Amino acid sequence: MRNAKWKAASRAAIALTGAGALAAGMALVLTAPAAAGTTLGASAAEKGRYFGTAVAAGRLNDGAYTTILNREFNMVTPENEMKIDATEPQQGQFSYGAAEQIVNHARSRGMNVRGHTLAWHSQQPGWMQNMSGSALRQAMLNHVTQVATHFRGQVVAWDVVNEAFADGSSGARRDSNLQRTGNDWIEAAFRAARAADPGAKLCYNDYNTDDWTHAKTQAVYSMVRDFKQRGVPIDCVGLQSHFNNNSPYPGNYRTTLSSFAALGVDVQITELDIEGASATWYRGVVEDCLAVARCNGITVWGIRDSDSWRASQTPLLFTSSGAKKPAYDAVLTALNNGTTPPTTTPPTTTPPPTTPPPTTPPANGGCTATVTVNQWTGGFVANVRVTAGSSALNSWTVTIALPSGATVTNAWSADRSGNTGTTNWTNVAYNGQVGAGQSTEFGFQANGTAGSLSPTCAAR
Ligand code: G2I
Repeated sequence: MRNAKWKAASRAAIALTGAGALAAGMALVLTAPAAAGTTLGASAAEKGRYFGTAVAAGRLNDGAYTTILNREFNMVTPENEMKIDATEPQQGQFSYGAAEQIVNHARSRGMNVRGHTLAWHSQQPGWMQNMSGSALRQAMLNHVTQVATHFRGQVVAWDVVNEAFADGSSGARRDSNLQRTGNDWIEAAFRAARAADPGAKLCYNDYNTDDWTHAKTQAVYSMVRDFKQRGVPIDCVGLQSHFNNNSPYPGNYRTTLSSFAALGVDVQITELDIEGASATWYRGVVEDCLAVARCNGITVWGIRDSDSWRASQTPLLFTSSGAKKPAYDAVLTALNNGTTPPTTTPPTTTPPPTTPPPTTPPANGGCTATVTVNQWTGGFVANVRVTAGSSALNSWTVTIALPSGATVTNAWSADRSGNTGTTNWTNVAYNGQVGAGQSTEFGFQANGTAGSLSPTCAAR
């Protein structure tokens, strides 16, 4: 459902650009809409995704910068202008000028806006840094409410809370004045944001959450699963994905994306940059996103290397003089080659719903299950895809025989009986109904070695 909304937004962006071009006499700076497949935004839109960039208001009068921005991107994140120190420099006095410059630039050209960020331990104005306890909690909630209300209808997704987990192996929350107001500060912020702008997607955003085996990734994952189970309004998870040699693009990135997605949230790559701009890594990131139906967009953290917060690492897709780098070509090619996975939008090559059912009905009464395993020494994660046959499912059970020595330690998006030997997995409330030919996913983590798993599926 929500993915369809993104697709609609992407199409609207294209349509708006086209309409703007028709009114060319009025829109002097508008470039002709690029044919799909020749720019990052148009190619992503063809796959039902967006391709965005961080934008600094101070660069909007740089013609070389805006030429690339307007040509290539269909999503914009203000790099600093919506942060707390920018929008509420004095308590109760709100300042939206720089943010509005970016929002207006983007929206008048058919680009959407991601809001960044409503609640964060960093870039707090002095008055907030000095607050604590219930006064700070109230001030934070007021900030969330005021800013999200101000931009209601103009921001398609908010990073409601940013970087609330600690680095390292603890899996703990990051200590901060906000954290010290009580562990429920994050969910309180999400509830305030939902009340202020019910139409925006509400995201939790963090860095070093790309490697599925890292404690921080697992901690964020557990929080999101808990929020979904308890009905805390969260719609998406943002992976910043600032990659370099110390924090490399992980081989299990796709598992991370699909595991979050299987919780029933969208996944967005929100601040991508890669030291040295490895074309191979950039391509891998794009391919991974396209392989996960609910990975609905990628944002790079700046346009040219000279615009980057770490310019000396030359991590972006354009040189400082605005030329396309090899990584740009790799990204564009990956976007154009990508197939849209069938979970929400069957590719045109799959039979339309009116096609007669296959002569061999799916085994086990109407569904099939496939599994992908990410094994490391001593443990593994299995992601299981349940696909309905020619009729819709109301509920399902998957049976998986685990080899001896394998023990399930945690699971998501399915109820299980047994954690060793023959395990049975049934849908939870929100993923039992699966349309004909459609899929849903669940997963689990286990100790031991997976070997080759052969799940079977039955409709109930
Ligand atoms: O640090 C990289 C990013 C990590 N994730 C959250 C993002 O919000 C963060 O963005 C960066 C901006 O790219 C920088 O531009 O956040 C930094 C601050 O945490 C930004 O740097 C600040 C400088 O520290 C300030 O001195 C400067 O006044 O940018 C400000 C505006 O240019």
